[in-house]
Amino acid sequence: MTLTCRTAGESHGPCGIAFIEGFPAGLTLDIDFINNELKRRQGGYGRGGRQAIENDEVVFLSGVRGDETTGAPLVIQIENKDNRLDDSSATPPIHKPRPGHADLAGSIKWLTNDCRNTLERASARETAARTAAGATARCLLKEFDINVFGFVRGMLDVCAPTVITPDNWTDVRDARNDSAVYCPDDSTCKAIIEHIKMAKENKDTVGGLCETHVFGCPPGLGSCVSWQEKLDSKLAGAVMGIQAFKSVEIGLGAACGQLHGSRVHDPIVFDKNSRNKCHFGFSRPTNHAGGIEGGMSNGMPIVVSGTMKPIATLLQGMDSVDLQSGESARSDYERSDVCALPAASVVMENIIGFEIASAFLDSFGGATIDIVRASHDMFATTARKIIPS
Ligand code: EPS
Repeated sequence: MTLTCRTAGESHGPCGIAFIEGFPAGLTLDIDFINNELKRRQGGYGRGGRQAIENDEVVFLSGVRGDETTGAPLVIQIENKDNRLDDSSATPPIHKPRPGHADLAGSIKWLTNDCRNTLERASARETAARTAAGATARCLLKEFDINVFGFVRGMLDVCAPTVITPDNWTDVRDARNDSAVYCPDDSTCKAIIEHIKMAKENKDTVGGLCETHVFGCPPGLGSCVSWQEKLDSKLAGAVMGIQAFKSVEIGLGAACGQLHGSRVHDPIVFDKNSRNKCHFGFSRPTNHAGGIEGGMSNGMPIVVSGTMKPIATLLQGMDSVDLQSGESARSDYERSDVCALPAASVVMENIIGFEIASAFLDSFGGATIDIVRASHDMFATTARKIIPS
């Protein structure tokens, strides 16, 4: 069974829920790791007042006994302390849709002039549930030394020059963890903070660029056989499914269109002394493909970047229309963030972790973690036998 996740819950309802199917039995979950990812998602310079109210932590309602998975569906609950949806005075109707938010399209879709139901579900609060699901899936990846690392690359006119490799990423992670905006480069971090301060002063918002790297993926995850199974297609869909993301790129991404093939494709080198690495000795001096060729992982690090647009809730408002009167009006203001880019980098890291775990189980899945391990080990042993010695 393919590993899948669905979520439920409103921003100001009682809780967020993630429902995960296809997770093998017998894996001890690192609950502290999962909760720490939730804590990171709540953080980052630029957040609004909501995060001071919440203290996001997972409760496993199903599929876990002790800390060990049972093979049954996993149901994760994250409580909303700011639970006030049934009090209409605390969550009043919204009639002046915010440009850039789901408000207008949702109100027309559900045949109402009150945007409240739409915005409650469309809210990025939902990403708490998906982050928890992704962090849970990453507990499985860690068993196979597959690590996922995400950070903020840039904003407006600044872009961190940091080069990330399988050898330095843990140091870069330390630098990211010390940064108020989850950006490992000190001067870029300072410039981003200034941009956020300025946006706040101007009653404006700001987005930016996030990046995620996956280290240790065996070759062959995903498929070239069916487009639905292509790893890049799944990763791109998942990233575009994060609230406010407007673009996703893998490896060189859009820049491929400006270069000849000889400059784009990564030469293949074989070194039998590194046959024990995840790429079985077939490394590449460059990684323009971002670790994916033909819809499959190729053993190099997987590199995905995503662009988040500025949050749609502006303190200054924007030109809009009152859905009750049809007259022009400034858009409504709801408490929000000036910038949630650092949080989005955590969401992206974890949803990519989820998709990689899903593709991993498509290749090596089984009812229990021991069966998954045996299947993976047999693949690795056989692969080493068929490659040149
Ligand atoms: C968010 C919770 C929300 C928003 C934000 C993300 O809480 P509230 O609406 O109560 O302030 O801060 O959501 C949005 C930016 C959005 O457009 O919906 C969270 O927990 O991440």
